[in-house]
Amino acid sequence: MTLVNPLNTTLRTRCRLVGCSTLIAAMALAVGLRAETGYDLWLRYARLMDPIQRASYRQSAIAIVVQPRSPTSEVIAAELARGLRGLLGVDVPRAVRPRSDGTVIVGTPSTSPLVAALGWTDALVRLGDEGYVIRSTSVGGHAATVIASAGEAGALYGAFHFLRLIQTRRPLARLDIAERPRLERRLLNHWDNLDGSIERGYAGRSLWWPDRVDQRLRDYARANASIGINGASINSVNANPQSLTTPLLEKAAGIAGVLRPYGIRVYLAANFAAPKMLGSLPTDDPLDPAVARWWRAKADEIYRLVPDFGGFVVKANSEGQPGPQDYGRTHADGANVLADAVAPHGGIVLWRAFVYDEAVDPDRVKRAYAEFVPLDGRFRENVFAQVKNGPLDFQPREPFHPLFGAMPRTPLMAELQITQEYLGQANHLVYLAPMWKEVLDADTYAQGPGSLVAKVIDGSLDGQRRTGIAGVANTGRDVNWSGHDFAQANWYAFGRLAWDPGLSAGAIADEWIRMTWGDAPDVVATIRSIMLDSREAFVHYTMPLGLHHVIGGDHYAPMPENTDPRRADWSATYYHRADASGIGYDRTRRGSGAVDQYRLPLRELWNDPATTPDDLLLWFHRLPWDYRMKSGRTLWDELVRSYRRGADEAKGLETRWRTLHGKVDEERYQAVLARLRRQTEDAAAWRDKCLRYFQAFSKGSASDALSR
Ligand code: BDP
Repeated sequence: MTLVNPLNTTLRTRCRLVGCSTLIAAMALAVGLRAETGYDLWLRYARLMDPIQRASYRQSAIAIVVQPRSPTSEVIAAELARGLRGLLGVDVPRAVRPRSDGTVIVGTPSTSPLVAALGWTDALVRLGDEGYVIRSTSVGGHAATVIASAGEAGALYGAFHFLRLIQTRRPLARLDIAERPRLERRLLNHWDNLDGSIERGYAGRSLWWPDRVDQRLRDYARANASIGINGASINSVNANPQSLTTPLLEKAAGIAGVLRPYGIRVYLAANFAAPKMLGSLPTDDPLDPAVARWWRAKADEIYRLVPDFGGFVVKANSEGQPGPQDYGRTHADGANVLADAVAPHGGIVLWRAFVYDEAVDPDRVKRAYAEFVPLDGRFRENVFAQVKNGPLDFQPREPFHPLFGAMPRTPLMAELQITQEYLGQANHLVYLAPMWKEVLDADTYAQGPGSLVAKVIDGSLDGQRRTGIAGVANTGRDVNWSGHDFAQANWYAFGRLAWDPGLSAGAIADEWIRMTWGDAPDVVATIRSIMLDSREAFVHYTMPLGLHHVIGGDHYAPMPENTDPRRADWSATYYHRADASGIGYDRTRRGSGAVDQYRLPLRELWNDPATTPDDLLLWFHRLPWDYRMKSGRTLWDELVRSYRRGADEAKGLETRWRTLHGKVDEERYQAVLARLRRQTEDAAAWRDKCLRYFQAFSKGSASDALSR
């Protein structure tokens, strides 16, 4: 195993961004703030500045007792020691039993006699193997903090929670915390290719390709465990069939071995044509017995190498990928053959609903619903349909996907995108939690009011036992993991929402800021306001009033003129439909009828522009340029206002960031500033290009344009 120090490249990377002399001079100026690379993420464990506060925390952490000695308990002990050393500046010894007040005891009732003796077993079992309690109590006559779980993963999560309490300056006295994850499978989906590149990755090369298992992989696992992520699908959904060959399975087994002590299982994206391509079978027809045998043998081989393998992620009959429809079979037939192969081993299949066959409906956003709803109840019990948050494709704002609430007999795994493919990639600061919350808190009305998307995916709405959520990862080999230092917040927020979709975007931001940047009140308040305003600012300058997909092939820059010769629905013009008579996509009953994929009252509200929220107006309606908005202004005027507002807001993010100079470490300050400057310029470019383009159509009815 090669051990590579991931920090070797630190200065090189940063110098490219800001210029070395500026960097070094500035670093010297920022007295007391140690230069940081971002590598440590939210696990910096920066020393508490206040000695009184340090001493008071120290009283609750005199020694650590972690039993028994297993790979996970060693991880727990090492993390607690590391965290406490960083935060409190002392080495906290590991002990066998508490000898004085102030011991931290971690364990499970089945392996730790100290925890077993507390009589909490029934309560812990109710919280499950990943749930935990953190309680102030007395053990052997000494005051202690006990972190206990029915399972080792829960004990690990509890240990991270305990450290987070100190990182966010919460009191440790009289603790009585009980937690359990609301969703069972909390996965990252990595879109990594076998050549080491990452599809839609903006933070360097793959963490695991080419052959390299290094300290970074362990730090990746630590970061995930700290936010409760328990699965990683390690290859792109546009899966190379080679990913299932023995050498690559052996490699996957190596990765699984590193991730296992951290409670993380490996999953693989499977190519549906693997039987033909790897097994030389004449067909991939899922109903052919030889094909079923091939998948069973492949699953057996995988489980021999990776006994806790999670399962397969499959993109089939989508964007040119092979699938069961190539043989006249359904998505259910396809999913079930793989599901039967992994079922004896406890595996699952995540069958993606990201399909948009042009033959199904002229309106792309209607196609997945049309194909999947009739299949409800026809999937094996270990199949999830994996559904993107919205019906198009990770746009900065979409209505929730109408499949949520429409397949009560199928577990639905929500798929969110952490990597910012359509949200400024690694250049723009966009905190995604508010966008994800909008979807999780959206009411599907599937069983009357209150049928939130969050309740669909946590199983409570339809009594699903299997639950989960997947996030398309934004990690790579860049020193700071995510390209933009603030993109780390999206990784963090995804994990926290996967654990508890009820958390607020603000509360998550708060935690992340304190752990990642510091806890000075003005630092926290300024960064919080930047983060919470950033998504709406991005929407204002890229998709005002629900206009969507105004981009070209790079999915980054404005390209309203884009007409893709390969497919109409890869074009911008297909979505905005601007001409002299108006703009927008008519999805009302008079148009494509997409509104009817939603329940009452949404289908009625969204069928009428007067009752459609302004921010989805042009998603559902095609309207004349002089359409009178709720504000009294014309549609064109509102469009102009939004583009201008967005560009101003982007500039405002930069201005606010500048007030932090000297208050956060210089290195990350400059790195973020360089990107915010670019964001300001890009936002202005969005405004100018789009307004110029649309004005060519709106003229005559526009009372106000670029000249103002
Ligand atoms: C789109 C991406 C493409 C992915 C596809 C998917 O542009 O790279 O392969 O989603 O989710 O957003 O399969």
